[in-house]
This record gives sequence, C-alpha cells and structure tokens, in this order.
Amino acid sequence: MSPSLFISDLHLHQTRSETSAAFFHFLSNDAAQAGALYILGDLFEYWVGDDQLDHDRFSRKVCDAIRILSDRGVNVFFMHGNRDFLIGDRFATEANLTILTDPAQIRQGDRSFLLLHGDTLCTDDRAYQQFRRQTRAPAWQAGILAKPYDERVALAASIRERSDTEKATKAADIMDVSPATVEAVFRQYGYVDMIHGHTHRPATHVHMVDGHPCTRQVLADWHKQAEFIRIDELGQRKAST
Ligand code: LP5
Ligand code: MN
Repeated sequence: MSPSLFISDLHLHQTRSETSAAFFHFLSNDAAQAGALYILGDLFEYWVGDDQLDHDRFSRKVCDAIRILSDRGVNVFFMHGNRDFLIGDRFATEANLTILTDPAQIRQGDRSFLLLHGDTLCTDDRAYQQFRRQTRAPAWQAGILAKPYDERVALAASIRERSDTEKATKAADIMDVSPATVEAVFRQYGYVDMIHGHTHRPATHVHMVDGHPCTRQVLADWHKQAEFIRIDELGQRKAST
C-alpha cells in the first residue's frame, strides 16, 4: 500500500509567502513520494471562479505545481472548502486532479475513512450554515460567475471582512463541530473513522458512538510549515515538515 497524505486549510495566497514556500517544498518532497494526495478544502484563501487562473499568476503557479505532481503519477484529490467552493472542472483538468464530493468515503488497505472539509459538522453556527446553503446553490453560483472578475474579487474581500467581524462575536464552541452532528454522521456512515479540517483545532478524538470507538482526526491549518496526516502500511501519523 503506497502512502496517502491528507492536507487542508493552507489558505494559499501570494501574500502568504511562507505558507506558499512550504507548499511548493511539500509537493516536491513528501507528496512526490506518496501514492495519493488528498486536499480537503481551503487550499486557497479564496477562489472566485476558474478564470482566476488567467488573472492571478500565483493561482496559475499553484495549479501548475499540482499538475507536475499528478503527472509524476501521484493521484491528487480535491474536496471543496468554504473558501474555494467555486473551484470547478477547468481547474480540475488543468491541475489533473479529481474533485471529491463532501463527504467521501475511501479505502486505505483494509481500513475505510470518511473525508470531509469539516464545515458541515459545525451546525451550531447557524449564520454560517445559512451562508453555506446560499453560496452552494447552483443558481447563486451561476449569477456570481457571470459577474466581472474584479467585481468577484471585491465581493470575496467584503465577505471575508464580514466573516471576520462576525467571528469575533461568535462563541468559540459554536465555531467547532457539533458533537451531536458528529455522532449522527458516524452513525449514518457505519462508524467509519473520519478525517477533516476547517476548525483549525488539530487533534485526534475518539468518540464512543453506540458502543463503537470512532476516531475523528482533525487536520492542522498551515502557517510556516507543511502539516499533514500520512497513512501507510505502518499505520498513520501526523507530520510537520
Ligand atoms: O473562513 P473562516 O475560517 O475565516 O470562517 C468560516 C466562515 N466564513 C466563511 C466566509 C469565508 O471566509 C469567505 C469566503 C470568501 C471566498 C468566496 C468567494 C466566492 C464567492 C463570492 C465572490 C465571487 O466561510 C465563518 C465561520 C467560520 O468559518 C467557523 O466555522 O463562522 O462563517 C461566517 O463568518 C459566516 C457569517 O456568519 C455570515 C456571512 C455573511 C456574509 C454575507 C454576504 C452575503 C453575500 C451575498 C453576495 C451576493
Ligand atoms: Mn474552512
């Protein structure tokens, strides 16, 4: 079984140069030796449509770097996050990656895992869930994508600002997963272990659900170094490089 690596919440942007450097280094080192790379959302700080590839040289560079990895034979998978849910088929084709639905169940050797970005588990954050429903609606997205690129970038910046203002007044536990929702998801998917990001609270939790011990691994967000979970025949471990 070749190793699989799991990452999320890089929030790549040209102004986050240390994180970008860590990502490019990661792609040509740890990731290049893996069989598969799973990017579980929020690869980018924001994504306003696949024409971002034409307007933003940094985004183009990230796409091309992923393609170099996938062309070397590493299977790259991407799941949308709450920052980059507008990544579409063009990006997938040009980066040579596969977009996964959220959640997605995968097998690694003799084990199964349920992969999620993690935002769907934060059901106590009603304002966010309302925002999510609105922005995931195909009609809303079609209307947004019809707007000029610069207008979309300005809109993304204003949503980011409003999000930061609202987060400052939200209780911390509202922005974490809802324990009841986590239990319900474990139950729905047959008590399969979970891997997700989004909350920026890296940890390994074991939930007892209906007598089943269910593991929930939370990925770390990136700053100066690569943060990933690696699963291979020896088991799994968290790593920072
Ligand atoms: O991202 P993070 O971790 O800081 O906070 C999230 C939730 N916030 C968001 C918003 C994103 O940060 C911004 C996404 C911008 C990129 C999208 C671009 C494409 C669309 C538009 C441009 C073309 O996801 C935050 C959670 C937090 O995680 C923890 O889980 O609390 O949720 C919020 O803050 C949501 C607010 O409570 C409500 C948002 C109000 C914005 C309303 C604007 C409506 C715009 C409609 C435009 C037509
Ligand atoms: Mn997120």
